Amino acid sequence: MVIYLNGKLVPEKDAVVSVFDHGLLYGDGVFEGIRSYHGRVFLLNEHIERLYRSARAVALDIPMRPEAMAQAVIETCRANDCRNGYIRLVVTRGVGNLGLNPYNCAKPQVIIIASTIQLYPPEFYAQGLKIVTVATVRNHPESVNPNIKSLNYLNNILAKIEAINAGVQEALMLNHTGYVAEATGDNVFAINGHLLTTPPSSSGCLPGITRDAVMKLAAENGFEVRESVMTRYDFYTADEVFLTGTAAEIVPVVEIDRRRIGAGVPGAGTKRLIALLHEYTQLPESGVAIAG
Ligand code: PXG
Repeated sequence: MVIYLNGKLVPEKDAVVSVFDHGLLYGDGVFEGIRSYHGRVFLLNEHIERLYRSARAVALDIPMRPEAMAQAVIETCRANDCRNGYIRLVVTRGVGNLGLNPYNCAKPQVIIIASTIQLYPPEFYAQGLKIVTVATVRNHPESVNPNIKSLNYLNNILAKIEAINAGVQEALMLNHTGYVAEATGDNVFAINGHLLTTPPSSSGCLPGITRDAVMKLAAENGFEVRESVMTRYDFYTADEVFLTGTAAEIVPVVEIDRRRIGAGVPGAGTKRLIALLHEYTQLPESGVAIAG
């Protein structure tokens, strides 16, 4: 495997960062997790745009243009023949000293890893997930805004720990006002008849690229799509619930806090959206070609 590191493709063993990098010392940086399907980088431009928004929000000046970053992702995929894989794009604050001050950091480090995806077990999709609401509240929007995809994931990791300790795989996270925000690394949706509802980004979720794609596909295929402030009640009483994310794609949820959702099995609406998303990944317009 070769890794993109600050403008060069280098062997994995040479792809190293300093112990003084503020990405390591403080989680000071931003990232993206991207998929490639059928030789195309899925929704690459959307991921690049979100990366630069995240960077702007934390006053991190990425030392290259978005177009060059997109090209670097493509080149890294090409060099690793990453046609159906997972790409991790990381920009750290760079090497500084042991103080917090980001302005002492010399230059941001740009890392691109084009690897394989660790898929969730097939039974997650066949049977659906059981999840619980956790006590860890999603970050307050005026502390670390959840719209920022930062390298600091402790908020999400603490929630994940609570879920696993409770014997389930995933957590439902509430925001500081008690409304539903998202899962630890996925957005959350409810289906009621032809109505598809998800919390708005102002409820404290990451504006997921998969979330956007699912909303668009749903609207084009007979669903009424709404972004609304949502309570746990709205999810407990929904016909169907599912999570979306780059890694998970669409994963059905069949139980929340010991309340069975709908019939307790993945529903027809969720299955339809899974099929639509898979079809979409096959279309040339869903991504940027890796070869040629
Ligand atoms: N919410 C959060 C907090 C996330 O981190 C999503 C929603 C879904 O967004 P996308 O754009 O992927 O549809 C994410 C994405 C991984 C991994 O390795 C994925 C994410 C975070 C950390 C790891 O799959 N998140």
